[in-house]
Amino acid sequence: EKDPITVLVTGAAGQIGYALVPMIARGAMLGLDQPVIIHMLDIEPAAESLKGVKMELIDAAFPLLKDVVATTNVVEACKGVNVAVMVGGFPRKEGMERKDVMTKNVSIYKAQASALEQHAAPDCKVLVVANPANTNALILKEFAPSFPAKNITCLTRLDHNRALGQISEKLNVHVGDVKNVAIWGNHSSTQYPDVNHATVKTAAGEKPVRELVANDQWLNTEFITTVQQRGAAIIKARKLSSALSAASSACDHIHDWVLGTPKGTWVSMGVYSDGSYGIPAGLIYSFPVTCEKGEWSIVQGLKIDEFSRAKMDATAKELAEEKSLAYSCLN
Ligand code: NAX
Repeated sequence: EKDPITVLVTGAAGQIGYALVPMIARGAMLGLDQPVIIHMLDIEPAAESLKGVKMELIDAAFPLLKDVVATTNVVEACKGVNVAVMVGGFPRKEGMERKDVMTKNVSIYKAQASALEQHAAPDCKVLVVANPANTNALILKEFAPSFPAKNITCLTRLDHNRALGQISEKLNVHVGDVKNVAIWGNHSSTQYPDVNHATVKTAAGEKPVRELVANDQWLNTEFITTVQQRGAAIIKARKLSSALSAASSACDHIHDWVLGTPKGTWVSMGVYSDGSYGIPAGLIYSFPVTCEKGEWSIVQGLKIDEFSRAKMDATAKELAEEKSLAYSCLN
């Protein structure tokens, strides 16, 4: 049997946490043959509820789950973790702007960065889910300087999966036959869901989505806004933000990062920009990436038309503004 991998979930008593921990314990994140130890962190007001989640994990008798720690102590939570999924934070509620929650989250991510740097495994892979996800990840990177920048990422896989879902619904094809959409930029309404390189597996081989949809008008307007606004649409319908889809996408993100993307397929991840595609270095920006042997690389050489360029730059601009706002919140 393999040695267990220790996974930290912060905000584990929250609604994404509640959906996520059983998925991890069932092997959806790290593989069906990979034992796991789950560390769950939340804050004092949620301590009782967190205990209840631990009781349920015990009651579910997951064969892969070797141990569970439920704690409100950041140091205990971070000790020896190999994968950290940062879901804890101050969530956006209906009608609330992302920017309102910046100050609270900046201070949380600064403190947790130090705890992770001091107590996690040095090669710990970090996924930030909590909003503003890209900027929280950037703060975490800045305050955990000994971590390789490559190990700090944020979740845009949910947006990527939403884009696959919309194409699949439109064409009435199975979502598993659609691939290589890309999410560029911020996990916010300025993100750019790009279908220019996406394809669908058909009986006659792989066909470009642009050819099959044959309705550029829909692809250039409604498709984009539907993906951008999907989070708000879920809040409107559920009176709660996305949870099961967020948890599932977080598993996909770590799964593909650790175990690799299938040949010829890319996924979207928020990663530290190296200047690819003219996106300023020093931002955590969502790019199409492939993963191999535990490392992601940005897909290179995609043709970017004028329409895409403008959208990619607009979301980069928003991230640069969020970055300065975050820095001003630090003082
Ligand atoms: P909940 O409010 O249900 O859960 C958040 C949990 O975090 C709570 O239990 C809270 O006590 C805990 N928490 C607060 N401060 C903490 C701290 N300092 N340390 C540890 N835990 C702390 O929110 P939920 O719906 O689970 O959403 C969690 C986060 O994910 C939110 O920030 C939300 O905006 C973000 N999302 C990000 C998505 C993405 O694709 N990147 C999509 C879904 C989601 O909206």
